[in-house]
Amino acid sequence: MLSLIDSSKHVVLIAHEHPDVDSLGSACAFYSHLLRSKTKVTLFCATPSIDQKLSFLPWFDEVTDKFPSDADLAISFDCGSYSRLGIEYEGELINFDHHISNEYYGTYNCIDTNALSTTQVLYEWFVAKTIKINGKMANALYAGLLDDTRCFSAPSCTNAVFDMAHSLIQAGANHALCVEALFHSHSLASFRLKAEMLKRMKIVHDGRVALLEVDQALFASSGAFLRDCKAVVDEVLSLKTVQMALLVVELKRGGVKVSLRSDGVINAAELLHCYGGGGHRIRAGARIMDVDVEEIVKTILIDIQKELV
Ligand SMILES: [Mn+2]
Repeated sequence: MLSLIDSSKHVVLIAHEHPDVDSLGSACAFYSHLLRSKTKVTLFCATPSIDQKLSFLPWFDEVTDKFPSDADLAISFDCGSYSRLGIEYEGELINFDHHISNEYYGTYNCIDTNALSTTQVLYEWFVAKTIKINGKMANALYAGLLDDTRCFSAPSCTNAVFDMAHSLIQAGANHALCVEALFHSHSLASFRLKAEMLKRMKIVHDGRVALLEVDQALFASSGAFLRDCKAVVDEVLSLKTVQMALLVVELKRGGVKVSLRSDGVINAAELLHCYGGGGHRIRAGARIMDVDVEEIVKTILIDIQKELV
């Protein structure tokens, strides 16, 4: 894999569509690394306007949505499936990820489903290859870890995670900057959306499941975005009796986006597998086209009930 990277003339680093910090942070860290030895490296994301919240990441302004035609190697980060790349690319591909549902679509696949973030997979790869992590890389890797563990609140945070955080801070990661950008920079629109979502929330199956439904009218009245809904479904899982939180968002062009959160007892990724979804045990998602919202909510709630014992 190293020799493939060394011999390539134009490497393209791919963050998934509508990237989160883990995906784009991984790509930015690798970009920083490759810039030390290569002249032609491209930071690519198929989404033309990326959430400005991520602008604290190094090289954010270098990200382009134009895929270079002379690329001879692509490296994807945090993309569980080939379709997440958002482009058609036939050449050599290295796939760095931590999703249980990863489809191993690369020429080389660097997957660790026990890692809490793709930046953790990447960090361990850098350490194993004795590649020096500079300050920019450290900050990007740290940001991905911080976001995917929701500020280290994930119960699965292990010694390895805190050791990684410690080394990255020593290497120049800025904890205060990352926390400020990721957790303390909410928009008023997201607060308005959250208030309405919580008002409409339904608690079902003896208080063990929370259901949040968002339609297009709510986006229009609040001015908020899909990503703002996800923060609410994450938070709802912290309700004392709630084991699973289900978010169903009506999409503009038809169909729904489903996000499922689990306290870990039920495997969310497995539950959404039959709907073409994927993710992790505790967080999973699916895009389901051509369905009636009411029907799909009913069906998924029945699926969840079957798993609750
Ligand atoms: Mn991730």
